[in-house]
Amino acid sequence: MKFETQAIHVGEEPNLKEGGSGDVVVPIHLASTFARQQVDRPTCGYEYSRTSNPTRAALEKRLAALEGAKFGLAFASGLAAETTLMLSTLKSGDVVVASDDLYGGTRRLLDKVFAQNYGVSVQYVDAADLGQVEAALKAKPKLVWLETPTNPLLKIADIGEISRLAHGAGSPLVVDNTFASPYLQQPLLLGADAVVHSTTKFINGHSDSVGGALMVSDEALYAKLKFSQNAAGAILSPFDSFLVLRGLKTLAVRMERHQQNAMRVAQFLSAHSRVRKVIYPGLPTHPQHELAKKQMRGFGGMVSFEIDGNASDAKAFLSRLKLFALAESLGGVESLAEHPALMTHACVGAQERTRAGLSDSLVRLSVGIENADDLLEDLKQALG
Ligand code: P1T
Repeated sequence: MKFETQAIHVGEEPNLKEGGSGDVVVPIHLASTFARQQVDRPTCGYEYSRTSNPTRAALEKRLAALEGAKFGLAFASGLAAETTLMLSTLKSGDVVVASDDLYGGTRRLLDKVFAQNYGVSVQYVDAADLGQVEAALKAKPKLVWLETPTNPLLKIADIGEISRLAHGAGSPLVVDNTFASPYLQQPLLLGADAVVHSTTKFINGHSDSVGGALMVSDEALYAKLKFSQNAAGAILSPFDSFLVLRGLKTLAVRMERHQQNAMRVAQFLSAHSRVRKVIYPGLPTHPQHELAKKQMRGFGGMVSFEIDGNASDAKAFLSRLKLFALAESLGGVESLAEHPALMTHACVGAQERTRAGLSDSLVRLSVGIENADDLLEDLKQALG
């Protein structure tokens, strides 16, 4: 089955057996617990909804299929998924090698929770530079953690090459695939060992659910993650599971429109006199444009740019936007704009931001699926 078909059908096959009702949409199973006829025989394998729930199970099956994984797990947020993966794989004294440009909350989790409280050390590298990755691997990290494209600088890392290098050092590779979505990039098929998602973003696509996911194919790793999902309990609710199942049905068509619009926005900004620099993997000027072409099916819906001015100019621009909402988050059908240094990445700290190349004049756009002419009109009036 092709991606678009899987996104609609996997996990929601109607039950046409005797006693089944044939729903074409999986019901929202709200039950916290499931009755059984005998102590040692749970009905259809379900015991208690934290451990497993039929609506969440349908979503987990679909998420796995879309990433080309054997197993999927759904969580209460992207960070809950990340926490569960880190809890399952790290112990005191371990090293993590991570991209220097990561979602601020992921850096906060690594630095302020796992490093500060649990004795894990984190080494940040520019993962677009394979030499830096190779040097850091000498520390034999217990995890190599990538975002590609990164948040918010949209740097692209070579998943195939880094997985080869990481495996050579005995380290598993984790890829946060939130910005690309599985429609544009399938890291497990390029060699990664685990994929992380904030399903809050493109996967759900409608800015009405916070959730996260892990996808893996290794059975032993899955058993650890499944154990921790139940033991720590940060599961996705049945209602959110339904919303994400529904959102996923249009992922392919949404991503096509997101990236068409993003390209129009990137080209418009590139030609504007008040804009210093535009970052979009689809522009030939992007330093990893060729790698993005090779590794991804398209260039995605995120565009970052530096306004020709300082932080107050960026703030003034953002406050003048009418159609783009000034808000954190991304990947919904509606366009959003934000100031990473003061919003999503404020917790990273000024020095670290400067080191990673994240300036105070940077603006990040999540380009929605509205009519592109309306989006350009809004950018034009705000820049003007
Ligand atoms: O917000 P949550 O569902 O917990 O997801 C965290 C997360 C993980 N990974 C990436 C790449 C992310 O971008 C995020 C969340 N990001 C934002 C809220 C943001 O505006 O960038």
